[in-house]
Amino acid sequence: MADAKTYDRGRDMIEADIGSGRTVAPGDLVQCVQQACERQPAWDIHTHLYPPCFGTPDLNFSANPDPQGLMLFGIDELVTYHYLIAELFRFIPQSKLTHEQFWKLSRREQADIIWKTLFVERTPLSEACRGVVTTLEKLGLDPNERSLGAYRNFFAEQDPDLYIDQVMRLANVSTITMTNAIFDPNENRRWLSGDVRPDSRFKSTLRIDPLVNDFTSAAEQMTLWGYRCSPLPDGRTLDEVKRFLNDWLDRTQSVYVALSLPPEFEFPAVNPSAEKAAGLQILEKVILPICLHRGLPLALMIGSRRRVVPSLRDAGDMLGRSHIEAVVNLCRLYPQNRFLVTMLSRENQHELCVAARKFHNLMPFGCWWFINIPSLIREITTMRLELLGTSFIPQHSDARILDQLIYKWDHSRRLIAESLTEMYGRLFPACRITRDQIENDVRALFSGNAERFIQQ
Ligand code: RAT
Ligand code: ZN
Repeated sequence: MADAKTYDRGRDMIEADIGSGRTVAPGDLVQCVQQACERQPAWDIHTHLYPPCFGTPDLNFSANPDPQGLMLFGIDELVTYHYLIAELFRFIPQSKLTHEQFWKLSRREQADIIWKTLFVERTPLSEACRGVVTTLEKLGLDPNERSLGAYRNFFAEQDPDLYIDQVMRLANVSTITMTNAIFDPNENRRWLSGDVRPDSRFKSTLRIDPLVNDFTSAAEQMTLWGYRCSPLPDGRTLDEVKRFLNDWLDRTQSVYVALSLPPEFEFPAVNPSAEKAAGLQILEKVILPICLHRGLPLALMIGSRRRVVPSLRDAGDMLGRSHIEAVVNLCRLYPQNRFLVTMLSRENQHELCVAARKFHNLMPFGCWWFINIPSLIREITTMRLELLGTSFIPQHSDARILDQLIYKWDHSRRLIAESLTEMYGRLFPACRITRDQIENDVRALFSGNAERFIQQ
C-alpha cells in the first residue's frame, strides 16, 4: 500500500477532483468521502417539522401569536425537546420538582431550568445536549452562555419563512418530509381550515397510527368527522375508512403513509384480541390496497412503547424488541406493496438488514430516536453497508424543532462518511475507486434511494 503522505495533495486539489472520473488515492480518501457527504443535499424522509402556514408560536416576531402553532423553532423549543426533558429528570429528583409541576411552568421557565441543569451546572455530554451546542455554534452563536437571553434575542429577530431557508442551507437538506398526524385535533383543524398552502420545501405524509393501534377510538373519531364507522369493521365501515383515507391522501398529497407500531406488533397475529384483529383488518383490507392502488409506500416504524411513564408525556416513551417476522410476512404476502421500515431497538437491526436482502420491496431507513446516537449510527450504518451495499436510506432527522436539522444532519453526515471511508478503505489496494463512484454512492444514500423507492 502506498504511503499516505505521497498522495496528500491538499484540500483544493481534492475539491477540484470531485465529480471527475479520477481515481482516489488512499491518502485522499477520508477528505474525499467527507466532502462528498457534506456537499450532497439530503432528502430528510421523516421529520415532525412544518412550514409557517401551520402556525408559529410567539417568539416576539408575530403580530398574531399562535400558541398551538406547529412550526417550532428557537432556543426555548430546542432546550425543551422531549429527549432533554427525560435527561433533566435524571438529575432533578421528583422531591424537588414533580413532572406535574414541571408542566405547569411556562415554556421559558422550563427551558431555563433545563439550561441551568444540563448545560451550565453539568457538561452537555449526551447526544441531545451536544445537538444544541452544535446547532448554536453553526448559527454563529456562542454555546457557552450562562443564560438564554442572548439566544432568545437572536431567534426573535428571525423571520420564520426566511429562517427555514437558512436552516436548510446550513443543514444541506433539499426536502423536508412532514409527519401529518391527521388524528391529532390540532393538525386536523389546520388542514380543514384551508390555511395550509403547498410549500415546495416540504412534502406530506399521512400518519394514521390509531387506525391500526386503536381502531375503537379511531372509529369513534371518524364517525364524528362524518365517516360512519363501527368499532368492528363490517363492510360499510371498511368502505368508510377507505373514503376517509382517500380524502386525506387527496387533501395532503402525501408521498407515503406511515404507522408507528408497538413492539408487540405481529402479522399475522396469533389469537388477536378483537381490537387487534380490527386493526389488522384495516391494514389488510384498506391501507395496503389503497397504498398499492395509489403507488405509495407504507412506512412502518416499529418498536415504540408509548407512555411508560405517562406523567412525562412524550419524554415517557420507551422501546421494546419487535418481531421481524411481521415485516418478513408483510413483504412476502404483499410483494406488490413497498415497505419503508425502521425499527427502534438495537437488537432488531441485524435481522432487519437480513430481511432486506430477501425482499426488493423492503427499504430499511434511518437510525430512529433512541438509536440516533453516534455509537449506534456508526455500528448500524457499517453493518448495513456490509450487508446491503448502498441499497438503503441511512438516516432521517426526526427533527421536531426546525433548528435541529442543523445538528442532526451534521452529526450523521460525519458518521456516514466514516463508515463509508472504512468500506472503501477495505477495497484498497485491490480496487480502483473514482471520485464519481463515491459521489454516486453518496447521492444514492442521501437522496437517490428515497427518490427511487418513494416516488417510483
Ligand atoms: O423521535 C421522536 O421525537 C419521537 O417522539 C417520535 O416522534 C417518533 O419519532 C415517531 O415518529 O413516532
Ligand atoms: Zn418521528
